[in-house]
Amino acid sequence: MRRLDDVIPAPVSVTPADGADFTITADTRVQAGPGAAEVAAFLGLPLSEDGVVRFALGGDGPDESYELDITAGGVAVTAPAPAGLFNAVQTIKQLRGDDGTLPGGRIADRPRFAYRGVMLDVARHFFTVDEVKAYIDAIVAFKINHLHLHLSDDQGWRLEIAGWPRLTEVSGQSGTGVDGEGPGFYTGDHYTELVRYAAERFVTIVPEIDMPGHVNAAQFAYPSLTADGQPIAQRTDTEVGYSSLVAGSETTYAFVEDVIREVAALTPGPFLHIGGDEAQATAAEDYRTFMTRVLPLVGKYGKRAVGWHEMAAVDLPDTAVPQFWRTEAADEGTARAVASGSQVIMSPADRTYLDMKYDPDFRLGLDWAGCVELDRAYDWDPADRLPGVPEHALLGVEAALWSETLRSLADVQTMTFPRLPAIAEIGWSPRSARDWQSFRRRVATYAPRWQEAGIAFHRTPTVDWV
Ligand code: TNX
Repeated sequence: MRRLDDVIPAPVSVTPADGADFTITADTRVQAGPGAAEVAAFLGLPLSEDGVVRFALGGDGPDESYELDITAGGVAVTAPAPAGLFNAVQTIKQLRGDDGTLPGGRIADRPRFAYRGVMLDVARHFFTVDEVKAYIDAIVAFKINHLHLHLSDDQGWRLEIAGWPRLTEVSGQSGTGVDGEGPGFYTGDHYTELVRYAAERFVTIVPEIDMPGHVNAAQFAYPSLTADGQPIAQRTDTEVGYSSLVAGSETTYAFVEDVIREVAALTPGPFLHIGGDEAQATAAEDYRTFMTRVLPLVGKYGKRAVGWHEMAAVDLPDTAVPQFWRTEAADEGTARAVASGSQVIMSPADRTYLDMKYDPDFRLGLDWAGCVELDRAYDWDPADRLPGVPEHALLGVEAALWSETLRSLADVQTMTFPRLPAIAEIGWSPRSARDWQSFRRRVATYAPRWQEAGIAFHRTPTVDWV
């Protein structure tokens, strides 16, 4: 049987009760109050009006909070909103032992940060709708609530855009991706289906179109977007920082506005990520010109701009969100953005980059930010990371998975697990509830569960796997 605190991320409050265990059997039914049935169904038990596992909306607190009471007679789940009930389902699934028994007691839980994300790079290597759905299924177990899709880069463009069909006809087809080995793209319908599937599981999709750099695929498809209007070569190597949209060209802004309008229209969530990283091929003055034109476009189409923290080189609207990704101990632009009212997403590469190798001999991944073993991913705090970026300035944390070296869903899962659960705990649990020894003991119990679910993971030697 599991212990009541065998949960990742660690809940805010756990009060075990002796002799109050409850066993879910083939006869166990769920009783769902008004508005609770759809979410309760994720537990996978039949509904019935006299069920003893009771789901109800009620109480107050943040939407994602919940209370869970396990007694010998049944289970009571209460949350102010469906998102909280869904989180409770995840906790129950984690607590359920092989024989169906749930340990007795009470859990009251709520997130530390509103934004707990993971980024998947579908540009360097494309992943299909079904693969992304499988990924969503695996991440929601850890209460991750945002999936950021890196939809465009030098090696490929992965979302169909009306009016600019060659983006995907040319740069989403065979021959695209790193070494030409990651072809594919989402039609508008594919993307809409992903958004719907994610939303059903309380995950918000954050689409990224990376600009003004990382645009070789767009320029290969449309030479009118280059500086001299001449065709350029396709690139499928892993160099960065060589391509740029032209800041002084109206064609650029016509293109960018069409893309932002389309992506915004397809995306119900509040965020639209405009990249902005590694623009070494854009002069500093041009970068400012570009961002100053483009940031208001995101607002014009009703979205909050997220951008890699280089974006903070310009004065940001306070709704804009810089995402810190580097390894340096300080960043002036990000601190300045906070001083003028912005919130920040923390993704320091030396802690949260899931594409870094676990150890120097690891067969997948890169190592420019060093190796990221599980304890490195776990043992840090986002509120201590940057001067001028305290707790209240943090929207949350995000782990990023770049796909230069990844070729399959199994590769993606291997890099994600067990490191994403570490980042998920940083994003959800109070600092006081976090402890490396406790985490490594809890995560050890996932080996058989991931195995059974067909989810690949890395058996890091830092954990005594069950
Ligand atoms: C840096 S992180 C990049 C990406 C690469 C990644 C590889 C960031 C905003 N830019 O273009 O894929 O490193 O780790």
